[in-house]
Amino acid sequence: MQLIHIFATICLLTSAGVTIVHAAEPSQPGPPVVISVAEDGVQRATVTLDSYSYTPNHLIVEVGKPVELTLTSVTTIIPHNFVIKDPAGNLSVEQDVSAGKTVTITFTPTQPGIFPIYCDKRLWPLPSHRDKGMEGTLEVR
Ligand SMILES: [Cu+2]
Repeated sequence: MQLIHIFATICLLTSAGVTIVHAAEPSQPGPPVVISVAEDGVQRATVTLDSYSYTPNHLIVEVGKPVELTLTSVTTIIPHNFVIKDPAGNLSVEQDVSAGKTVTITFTPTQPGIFPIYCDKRLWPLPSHRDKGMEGTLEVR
């Protein structure tokens, strides 16, 4: 119990310090990026994760073809993730990206639509990263 308390305190302190470094700069809706289909049929792109943004944050892909995203975190402390949850169940992506790490994910959208991308990390009682502007859009055509 005491360990948990200490951990929570450290997290709060850490977060407070980093929040000061990263003055609030919520991500603006970026220009849509059409991901091109490579010769092997895979749609590849790199997304940069920062506190608190995805760049680019509006991805356009074709339905029925695999999407391979390289998620690169440029943060030094704060962990993020990359979540796409379609309530209808057609698409479900959830990938943690630790500070400074790069992770590659692959998924194939089976239905056209507009799906929100977001980071659901949160250090209670602070607002979630999504609330701080860490969100985007996956547009499947
Ligand atoms: Cu985050």
